[in-house]
Amino acid sequence: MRIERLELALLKLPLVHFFETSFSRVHDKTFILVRVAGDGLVGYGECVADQDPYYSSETNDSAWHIIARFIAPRVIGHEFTHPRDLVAALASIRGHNMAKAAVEMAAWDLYARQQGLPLWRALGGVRDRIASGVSVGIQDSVDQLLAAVERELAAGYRRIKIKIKQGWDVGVVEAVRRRFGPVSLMVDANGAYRASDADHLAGLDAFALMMIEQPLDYDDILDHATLQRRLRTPICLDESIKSVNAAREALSLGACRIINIKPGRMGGFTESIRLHDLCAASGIPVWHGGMLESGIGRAANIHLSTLPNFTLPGDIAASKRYFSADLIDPPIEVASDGTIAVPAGPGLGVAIRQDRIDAATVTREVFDVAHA
Ligand code: OSB
Ligand code: MG
Repeated sequence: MRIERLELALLKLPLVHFFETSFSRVHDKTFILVRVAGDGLVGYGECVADQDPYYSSETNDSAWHIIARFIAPRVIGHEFTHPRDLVAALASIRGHNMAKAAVEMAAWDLYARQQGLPLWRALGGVRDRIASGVSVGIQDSVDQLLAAVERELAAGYRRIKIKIKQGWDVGVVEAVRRRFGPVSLMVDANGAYRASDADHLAGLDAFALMMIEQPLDYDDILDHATLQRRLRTPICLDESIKSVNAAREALSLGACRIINIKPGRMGGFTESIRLHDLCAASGIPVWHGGMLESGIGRAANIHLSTLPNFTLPGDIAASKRYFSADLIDPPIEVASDGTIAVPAGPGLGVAIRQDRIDAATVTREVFDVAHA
């Protein structure tokens, strides 16, 4: 495959409801959409970097800079036999996984379309429906949270994740359990706690949570290992796992019992598959995380979730939870049994609404062979 042209667009979409984590509250989703073209076909990759360096050190501006200045010249006009070959082509660029992933995932979409295969087949998936869970952000009141959880359970979602932070944790979980009983429930702290909060976090053990996601700092694998020995609740790492090497370290230290896979955080599908395989070989279940993606990035997540060791419901929910008009038609929908059908056409298998992309676009830049 040969990528002749790469386009970047910065898009801004309003969220139907604000989304609050321990690190910020956002009202819109602003992200880079990558489109690659070659041999008469196109492929799309959604970059999961944000406006601010709060979830990770990358931002839209840093990703744009790295793609324009370092990734595009290494990709455009080069011959690749397989999208996994982009990993080696980009290996001299340290970090910037979200920037790399956006281009690598676009190359996978292009490759799958060239092969006439749905992306999940190209990735090595084994199922045509995936189990869906929801991530419920921090609300202004416990009553509002309970109303949100009630709505999501009624919609059929297979597990509920609640965002927590200091002052919005044990009491909130207790309220949810009291109201809804033994539903599949987990929490995500996005690194809000310190090692010295271990006794407080052990208070969550009373609520039979499926897991606690990323309780401690994003780069702190060692203290997660200590905390995991103290907790009955399994720890799941998200922010800490930006490479297969980090996962090897976490697993060998016992820092977690579950891993969340986000291809943007890992630098693309190829590295995500390596992580998936490592976890499978180590008896560690994985699930697919979410970054409030548009339907384009969400479709990519659905395809990756078809690999065999994705045995827990992912943070991949219906389009309408996020956007009133998604960038794909039809939008992603969740059946009453809490599953999502994997798009069946070639590549991502979703129809792109170019009119909605155009309406949401703030800036664009095109790179082609002449620029490489
Ligand atoms: O930690 O999983 C996270 C959203 C933005 C940044 C980080 C996270 C999240 C979510 C939302 O939890 C998942 C979704 O896309 O619904
Ligand atoms: Mg998380």
